[in-house]
Amino acid sequence: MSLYDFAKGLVLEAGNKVRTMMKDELNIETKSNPNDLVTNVDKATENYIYEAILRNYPDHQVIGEEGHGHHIENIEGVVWVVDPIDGTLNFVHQKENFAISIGIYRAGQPYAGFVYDVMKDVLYHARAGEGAFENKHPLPPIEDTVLNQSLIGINPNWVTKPKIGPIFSEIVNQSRSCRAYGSAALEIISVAKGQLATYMTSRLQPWDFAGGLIILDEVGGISSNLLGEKLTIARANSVIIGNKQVHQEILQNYLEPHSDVLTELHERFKK
Ligand code: 2AM
Ligand code: CA
Repeated sequence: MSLYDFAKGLVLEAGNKVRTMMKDELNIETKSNPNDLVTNVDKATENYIYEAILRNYPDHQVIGEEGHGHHIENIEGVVWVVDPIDGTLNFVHQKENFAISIGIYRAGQPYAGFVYDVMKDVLYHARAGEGAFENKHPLPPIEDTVLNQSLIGINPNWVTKPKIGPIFSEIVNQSRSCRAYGSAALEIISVAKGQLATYMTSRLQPWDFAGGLIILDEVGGISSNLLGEKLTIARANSVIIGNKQVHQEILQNYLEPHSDVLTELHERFKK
């Protein structure tokens, strides 16, 4: 079995387990703050994925949100970047609109991306260079748009922040309207499907974006941080993704003029 087929089977089986575990009462804990939640299901799902990978591929490395290594020794071999539940607040409060996200890298290069919308039972997947799929259906290339005729994705929590808020609110004002779905992986998929022209956020971890970006790349989407720099799976960063034209329009007209504020904000990612 190819690594791709193994990963695809694993993410579907992990989703099965999530749907089963959800029938029991959740055990919810807080992490860095009272709104940063983790449940027994996040942890059990990451464990399940981690153990299956290492049983079959003992030399692979895993970066997982819930404890299985946040840093890797080297990027030479195969690295899995796993978020067992992306959109934990949706998982807890809505029991839907969350995803399992997996990105696989080989020698530092993207190999495959998976974003599984667990409750809709829809798997988005891509092998680098071979196109992206929604279940069995190919996703077409995304089309260019201009900001004032675009729906954009941004979490309103960022728009209320003191320094970055005014920069984001100018972009929101110029757009047709904005949406917030609460799962970065599914928001990246919305851009890959052309439903949102762009998605931007002040802070994402590698496991939030690794799987989605490999899929986005296959339909011609562009990604960077808010300074226009390349994203890596080595650290957290700000993120702006979109169709080529709107990504460029926002960077040039709305972000570059504030590069002093943005550069200062990005110091936190270098530590
Ligand atoms: P999570 O549910 O896996 O924690 C919500 O807007 C999106 O941002 C979700 O994908 C969520 O991932 C992610 N997220 C929430 N808080 C975050 C933080 N402090 N840093 C990075 N990503 C975060
Ligand atoms: Ca998570």
